[in-house]
Amino acid sequence: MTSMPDGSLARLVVVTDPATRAHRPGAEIWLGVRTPGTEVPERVDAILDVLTAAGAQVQAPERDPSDLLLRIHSRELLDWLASAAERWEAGGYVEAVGQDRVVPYVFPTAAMLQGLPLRPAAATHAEAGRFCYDTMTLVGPGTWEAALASAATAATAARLALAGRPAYALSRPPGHHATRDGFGGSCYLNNAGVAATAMREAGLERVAIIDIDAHHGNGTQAIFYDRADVFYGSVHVDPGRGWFPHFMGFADEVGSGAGEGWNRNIPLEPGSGDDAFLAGVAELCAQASALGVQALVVSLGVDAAELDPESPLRVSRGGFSAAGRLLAEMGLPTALVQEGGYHLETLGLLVADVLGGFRVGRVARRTPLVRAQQRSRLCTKCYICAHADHRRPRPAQSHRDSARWRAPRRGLCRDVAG
Ligand code: SP5
Ligand code: ZN
Repeated sequence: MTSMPDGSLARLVVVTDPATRAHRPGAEIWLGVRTPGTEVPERVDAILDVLTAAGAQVQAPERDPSDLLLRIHSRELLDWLASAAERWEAGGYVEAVGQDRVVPYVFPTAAMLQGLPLRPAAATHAEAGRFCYDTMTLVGPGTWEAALASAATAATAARLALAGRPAYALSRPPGHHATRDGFGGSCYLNNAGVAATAMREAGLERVAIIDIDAHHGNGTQAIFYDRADVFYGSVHVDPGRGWFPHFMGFADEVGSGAGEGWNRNIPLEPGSGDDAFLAGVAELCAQASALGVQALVVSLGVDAAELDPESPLRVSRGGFSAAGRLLAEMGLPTALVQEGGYHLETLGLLVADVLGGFRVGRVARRTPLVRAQQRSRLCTKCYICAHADHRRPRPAQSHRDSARWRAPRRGLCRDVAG
């Protein structure tokens, strides 16, 4: 089931740009210690090698993401990211300090500001902490070029998806930890947010971002938290059990104001495998469908894999393939955007497993029998199973116009529990 025969991804478009390799962070400063870091340019080749061997078509980005970036990020962040490496070099930090990458050292947190407004700092090394919220996400000479190219792959994948071609953006560096005016977690620009914004700008009223990366996409969540047009749903290792991003990604974060019910977090116990992961993915798909979304962005991280060094989840190759099928069964125009995944030996295979599963799901959906089953697949008790007693004829319709609808708070029904 999980082997990847030649040509199995033949209809898939992979959007990739050599410039995504230009970001060479060189290290991560973790707990004050310089470590090699796992978000390396070799990830691009690890993925591309497998996808091209499986017959995927490769194309360059063809959509400038600048206007989309301004919709989801502050101009201050974009200007700073675009010029930080140059100013670091001009500031003499390379010779005087011996540090060739931009690294923050002081963070103007709420605990420091105590209610005073955040001002720009005069020193370049202090200004870094105004935007970067951790010590692991270094900026160097090629970082902006790569981040921009990465966002362009996502914008292009969204355009292709809306034109009827499911597309995969080989976006690197990843994006889902980047907020409106901050960055961290190896992310600089929010690529999934760019793709979702491209879909909204193209005229779709409601879109979903489903995030299967092992970590909670706190940046994507924050960007869309109060909005009732972009659903964000994530399945990830429980931050409450000590995992990045530590401070958000909890189940009670359901969106605010008009966006209530448009955010969904499904935290998993460390050590969780296929069953919990897939139940989570299915639940996210069902909630997005119930909200009547018209297109889908997948934040496709594969660091939930058993061998990945950055997460304690234990999802198998078959699990990733099944996740791809579930996502395809939503039957929506879909852009898949790369996020994390750090085990270089299996990274490409894992991505190909999701994409191969997605392809299988698309083909299955075209048969009338499966379509008929899907029309009745939602259950009012748990939003996952197709139990007849729980069936509701048109859940998407019934929720779509209801401003009062909230995320289901109950657990799984008896048909899928345990
Ligand atoms: C996009 C994405 O997956 N970002 C993940 C960021 C989480 N990084 C947390 C890093 C914690 C330190 N890692 C040390 C690994 C040693 N095994
Ligand atoms: Zn991750």
